[in-house]
Amino acid sequence: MKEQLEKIEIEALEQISLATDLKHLNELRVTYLGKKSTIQSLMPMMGKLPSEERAAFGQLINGVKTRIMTKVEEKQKELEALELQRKLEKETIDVTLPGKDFRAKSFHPISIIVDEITNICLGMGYQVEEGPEVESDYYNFEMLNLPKDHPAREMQDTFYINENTLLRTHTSPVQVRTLLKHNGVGPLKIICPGKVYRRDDDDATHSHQFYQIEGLVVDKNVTMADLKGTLSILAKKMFGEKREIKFRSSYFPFTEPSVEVDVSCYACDGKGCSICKGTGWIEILGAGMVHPNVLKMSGFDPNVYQGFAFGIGVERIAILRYGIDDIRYFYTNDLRFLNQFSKER
Ligand code: FA5
Repeated sequence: MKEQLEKIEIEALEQISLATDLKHLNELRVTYLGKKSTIQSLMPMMGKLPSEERAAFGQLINGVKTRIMTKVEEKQKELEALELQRKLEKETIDVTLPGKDFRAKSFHPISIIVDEITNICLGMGYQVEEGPEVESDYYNFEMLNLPKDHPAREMQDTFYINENTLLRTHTSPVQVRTLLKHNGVGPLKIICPGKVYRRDDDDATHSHQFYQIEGLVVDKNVTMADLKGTLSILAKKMFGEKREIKFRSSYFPFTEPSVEVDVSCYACDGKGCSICKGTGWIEILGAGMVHPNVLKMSGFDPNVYQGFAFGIGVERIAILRYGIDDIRYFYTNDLRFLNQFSKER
């Protein structure tokens, strides 16, 4: 048996040294050391030997296995290095070839505006909240003082998943979700940027899907003056220091009083031009003082806390900022349009 093992070892070491590639080497490893190899088939014989010969046989067979394995490993390293060398020689790099066209791309204008408004608000101490786009009727309407059958629901028709689930029509349900999280204890100061959906007819200024940024502040002694001051800063930062804002009375079921906010036209300085349709003012958002019912339903005592809220239409701001004449450009993914925007955010 000793001779048989020696013969196998000599043959294996020779074959391994002659291996020309890794696949061949692996086949040899299986032949000499695998489960069906001769060496492996000799193992059970160990049990049949007299006990005084067993240890010597064990040492012998393990020695052969180890030497073959070591040889396989050495050869493997050698072949790997050879293969890499061959690859490098074959794949020489032609440094004279032109490089790939890799121009820095621009951010989407909607992302630029959302980031800009978010940064301004973060600077004023707001925190960013998020809410689901697939929303319940309860948060989107009922908790905002719009019970079922309220006529003002007509103002915001949308896409229903089922009777009680819909694609949110505005970011205002995030007001409710945030109020509930605070368990009736203020202050809170949040914005929520996000996508909203409406069953509106698509035209140059309306889309069935658009972005809003909701703002909500609840604290003691909050007044309309705080709302006006906040929106005034926002308008100046977005459209320039000379901008002024104007409140026009409006109606939202979740704010009382409610206002539409206009900013003095940045193009004509309020004199009247085609952009502001001759009025000197441009509408940018809806806002108001949080309705006491909304505070009450979400667990806040309206005798202790007051709040203001606003909802900005992001596309409308982008339209004004960049002088875009059709909202649909934002969604058609035309690179000729998208590449025109600043590469900076
Ligand atoms: C609202 O959605 C209220 N939730 C805003 C609000 C929040 C009021 C908090 C009070 C307190 P409104 O329906 O007016 O309001 O929409 C707000 C803004 O979204 C509009 O000023 C407009 O800029 C934009 N907007 C509305 N409909 C569309 C549309 N179909 N396409 C693009 N922008 C739209």
